[in-house]
Amino acid sequence: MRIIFATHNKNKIREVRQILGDVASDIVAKSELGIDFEPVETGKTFAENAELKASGIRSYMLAHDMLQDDDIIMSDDSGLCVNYMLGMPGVYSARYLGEDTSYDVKNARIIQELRFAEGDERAAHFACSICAVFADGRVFHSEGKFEGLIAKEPKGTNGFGYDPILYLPEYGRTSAELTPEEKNSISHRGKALRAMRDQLMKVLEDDRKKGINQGAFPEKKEDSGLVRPFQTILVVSDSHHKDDNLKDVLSRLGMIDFFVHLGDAEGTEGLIQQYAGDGVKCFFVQGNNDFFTNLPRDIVATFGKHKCFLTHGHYYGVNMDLSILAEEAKIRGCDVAMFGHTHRPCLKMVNGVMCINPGSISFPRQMDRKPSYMVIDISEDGEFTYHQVLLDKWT
Ligand code: ITT
Repeated sequence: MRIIFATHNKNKIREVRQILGDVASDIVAKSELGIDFEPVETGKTFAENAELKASGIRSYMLAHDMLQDDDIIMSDDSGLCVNYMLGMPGVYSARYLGEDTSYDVKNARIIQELRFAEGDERAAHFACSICAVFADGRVFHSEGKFEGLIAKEPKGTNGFGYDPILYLPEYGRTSAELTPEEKNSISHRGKALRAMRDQLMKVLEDDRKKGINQGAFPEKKEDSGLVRPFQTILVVSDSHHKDDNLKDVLSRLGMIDFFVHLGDAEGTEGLIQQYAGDGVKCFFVQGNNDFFTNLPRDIVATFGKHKCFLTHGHYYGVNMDLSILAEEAKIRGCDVAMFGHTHRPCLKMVNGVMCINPGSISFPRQMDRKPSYMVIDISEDGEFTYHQVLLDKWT
């Protein structure tokens, strides 16, 4: 088993090897595998950012044929949260006052911000969130905290970043005055890593009992004699800021070439793009609940030999019938119209235009209330095969 840790920080890798050495024999930094992919940390929480990094690396490895069945991709996100500053710099710790600003300056500014704070008002903590993504797409999280007070002046030269200003009353020293061993034994990252180790040990043991070969991920279609289509489009709609089903589907499908979201993502487009992975071309249109966005109302895109009209559909009365939508698609020279809005799956030829609706991946409204999506396989000669898929659960 191999753990690929998504970091540039050599201290982190050393710590990970110390703590997770008994889970995996091989623990490598992503750079050691030549992975230069840099996920963008657009999350609002440490956990979101950790997952963005790990799932982004998994998608990259999948797309570059580097992923082994028993790989675990792991990442962490951490930072300093200062109560008096309402939790800032938090997820912005590395970017606080600018990425290139020295920590002498960042630390001095925080002390200055707290010049009127006394006693418990100076409470702060380092937080760390670890995320592990298995090759088969399962995702696990763990957390750790390291609490103290913001010092009145920086002290100590060990550690890095904000260590000189986190004062630990029970030690009478700042974090930068602890030895590395002392810090590792009580730090946020140490705690989160140990919690992750316990969780992984249990999951792997359960897998062994169930006879699951960890990481026997489903996208190895060649092994089962199936031939991978030339290209694949995943089409979804109406996720309305609830992306757990979509994340599962993306993980299970493995490699796709195009991703189409037909509106009402409600602000999670950036995250979805990250989940889809680096090499996937994504299309998003604006839904009636996508306020304050610059997303296009309609897109015309060619896949294989089909010209497709992508739209949410509320401007074309799709809740009533599909004739206006089909007419608009024809005017734009399209033979396929993809739409959402109704939260009901549909695959229907209307006046020579194939009208498809994947249904809602999060809030289905058809009779059986099963979340749904559509996969379109494109053959080498550009023909479409449609697969309407219902998730086997209700919402
Ligand atoms: P990678 O993203 O490559 O792993 P990084 O050092 O930027 O490396 P993080 O994003 O997790 O790691 O950390 C964000 C910032 O939070 C980091 O640059 C420090 O300023 C601060 N930080 C996190 N852990 C810390 C610690 O143990 N001691 C001091 N500062 C810490």
